[in-house]
Amino acid sequence: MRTLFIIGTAGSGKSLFTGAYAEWLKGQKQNVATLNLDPGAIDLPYTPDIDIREWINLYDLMEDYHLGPNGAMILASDLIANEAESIREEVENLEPDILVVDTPGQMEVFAFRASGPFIVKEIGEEEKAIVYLFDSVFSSNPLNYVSNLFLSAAVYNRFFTPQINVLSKCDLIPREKVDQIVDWSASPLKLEDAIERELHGDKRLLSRDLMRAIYRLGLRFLLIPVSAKTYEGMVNVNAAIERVLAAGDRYTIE
Ligand SMILES: Nc1nc2c(ncn2[C@@H]2O[C@H](COP(=O)(O)OP(=O)(O)O)[C@@H](O)[C@H]2O)c(=O)[nH]1
Ligand SMILES: [Mg+2]
Repeated sequence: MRTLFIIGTAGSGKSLFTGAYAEWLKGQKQNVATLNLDPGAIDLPYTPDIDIREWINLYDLMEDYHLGPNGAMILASDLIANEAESIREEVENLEPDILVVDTPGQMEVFAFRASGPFIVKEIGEEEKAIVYLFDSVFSSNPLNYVSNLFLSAAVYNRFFTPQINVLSKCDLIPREKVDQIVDWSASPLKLEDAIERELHGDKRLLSRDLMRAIYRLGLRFLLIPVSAKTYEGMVNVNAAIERVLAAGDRYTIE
């Protein structure tokens, strides 16, 4: 079984991508299942085959423990780890070839707490990868782009799992802007140029030093533009996942 964990900042398009990619795979006659790990999801844009909400309900936790949504989310994310065994059993019953995992809305409760890496270890088998989403609209300027680069590197540092970086919602920005962001991702020099041109003062210095540090580590972030609305780029994302898994690549593709 191949397991893909979809990670990104809140609203970056994880849930829609999970549904769309699973549909696309079904169209390719693949035996795919979806797993929702967001206990706070209200209206998912797909029907998950396995759903953490069967075991953990954010709104019950808020009531039972007198917590606000953030406290309940942290408690819920810690409780997810206890359900790893039950989730595993359900996955084994379904026997999918590919499992697409939608993670909690706020990525820090999954990526930056103990339960995330534990779940990835428990549920993911040999062939697993993280798909990290860069929101197109958010990533349109060099400052936000570098912040996202940094978050993606932090996620990699947490999971040490092959990671594919995707530019989500590419239908929402003009084609030239998509090409420009992809250029930044392919060429550190082009990104530095944009930083020099568009940023000033401390923001310029910090962004430049951050991106240089990331590139010095040998991490690469070639972004693949995709739209979960129009399905544009889905074939390229799939090819990148295949390539990364086949090569047992240490990090992302170049
Ligand atoms: N136009 C467009 N909207 C998208 C796309 N992906 C997500 N969205 C919208 O962005 C919002 C957040 O998406 P969602 O999947 O819930 O993000 P999540 O919080 O990361 O799970 C929703 O209103 C989606 O309909 C996309 O590829 N294109
Ligand atoms: Mg979601």
